Amino acid sequence: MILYTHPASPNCRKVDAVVKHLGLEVEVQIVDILRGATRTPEFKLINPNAKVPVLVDGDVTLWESNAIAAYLASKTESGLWPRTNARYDIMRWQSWELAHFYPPARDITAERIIKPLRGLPTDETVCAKAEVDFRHYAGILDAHLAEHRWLVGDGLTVADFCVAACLTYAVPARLPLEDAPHVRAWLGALDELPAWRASSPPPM
Ligand SMILES: N[C@@H](CCC(=O)N[C@@H](CS)C(=O)NCC(=O)O)C(=O)O
Repeated sequence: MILYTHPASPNCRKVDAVVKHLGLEVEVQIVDILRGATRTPEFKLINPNAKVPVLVDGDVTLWESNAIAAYLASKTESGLWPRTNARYDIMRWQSWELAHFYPPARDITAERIIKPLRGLPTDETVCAKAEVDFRHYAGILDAHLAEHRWLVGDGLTVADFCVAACLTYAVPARLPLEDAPHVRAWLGALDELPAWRASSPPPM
């Protein structure tokens, strides 16, 4: 299996965490997203969206991090992607992440982390607008985690990796989590997992 990825990408982190947690063997190809390496004609043959991660496994070429995380987790009998109806609950959280939680987290992270790296000024009006949505959805996550240790069922699943990846830059991007104590506790529990810690991006 070949995994096209980048160590600083929250979406790639979801997949990397599954690979490390399950000890899967993949050949890692780092794609230099900061220099536009996803936009070449060759790369667009494997992902026309020009994004990482992408997994190539024989005849299967898969893009979209949530699908790749589930695909890789299904390679073993681990509880990360259980063979029960819990899968639909996992998909619910993955969909919620993509549609609602990731966009404001991404916008704030882009303004406060990515733009300064590129020598561009942060627009705090963009952050203030995104923070309204972020707080709203963080509240929904917090209420769920007040009642549950993990997002789905009694154990870790890919849902935890897929939702928590949005919060990879929570501290440096100052994502507003002060009213979300259960989210902070859940992130602390994830940080106890060697695979999750090892999937953390290197300091920039
Ligand atoms: N929905 C996609 C998003 C992938 C994505 O946005 N990847 C970013 C890195 S986090 C990327 O490749 N950016 C490079 C670019 O846009 O040129 C997924 O979950 O895989």
